[in-house]
Amino acid sequence: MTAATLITVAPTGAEADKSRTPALPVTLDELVATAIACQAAGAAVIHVHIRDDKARPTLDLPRLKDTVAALRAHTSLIVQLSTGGAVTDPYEDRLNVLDAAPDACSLTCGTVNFGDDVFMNPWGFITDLYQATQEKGIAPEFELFDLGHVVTLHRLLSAYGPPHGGHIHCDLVMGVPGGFDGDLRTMAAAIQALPDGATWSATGIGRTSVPVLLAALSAGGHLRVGMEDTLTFAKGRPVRDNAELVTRAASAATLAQRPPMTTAAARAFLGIDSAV
Ligand code: KMH
Ligand code: ZN
Repeated sequence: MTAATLITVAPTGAEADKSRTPALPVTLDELVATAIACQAAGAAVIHVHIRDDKARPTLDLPRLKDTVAALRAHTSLIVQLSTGGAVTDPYEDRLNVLDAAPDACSLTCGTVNFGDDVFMNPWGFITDLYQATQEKGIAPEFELFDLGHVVTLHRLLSAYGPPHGGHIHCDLVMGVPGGFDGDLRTMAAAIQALPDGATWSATGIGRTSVPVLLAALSAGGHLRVGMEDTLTFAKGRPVRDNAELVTRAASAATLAQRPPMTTAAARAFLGIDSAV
């Protein structure tokens, strides 16, 4: 079991509505302030979705480049850009995210029902994106929403070899209506199916957030938290900000005798070069 816990913050996502959730960071200034606070609270990775001037999700490349530069200027967090975007984003725009030259990116290993929508990730898109990460030297984090995605991950690694940096790190996204349930027996089934040597984080959407966090710590996994995944801190109590979710995760990790990983340790752990 790793001696420390990798904590990823996913502060914004593509789905939450700023008008209903004023604490959601959507401008670059809000995102940078959130990143600084979350690093101080124990995060080592930031999973980034950006918004346009009207707070709508966007994959605008100049904006993504500015975001990567600002996060690097103000934090030592590993910058992981989302290639999932919003369910409406075209594949080409999702591939072009890599041109913003982040440290890392998400790479979802299959299509999944996503509430009333469908999050599309056909095999051809997965392989194009994976090969682009290898060519551009970007570390993918394999996002797994369902057990079939683990099968696709094995197929991907067999066909195209190891990822940039050589380390396989996965994120189990649990509790999405259409994917994994956010419970212990589902987590157990998922982690026993992962490739040899892979490490993993888990995140529970909505009300599965805390049960998934506790199960992941007890099973030797790592954590992703943030307002992309949960907007309710406790029943009837909205999340105040992302930092309080990271603080809770860091406290639980410390209680589990696996305190938060520093950003430098996280770079070594994930096989990501030092900050440029
Ligand atoms: N917004 C979801 C449709 C990712 O960032 O790679 C996809 C998502 C996964 O959030
Ligand atoms: Zn995301």
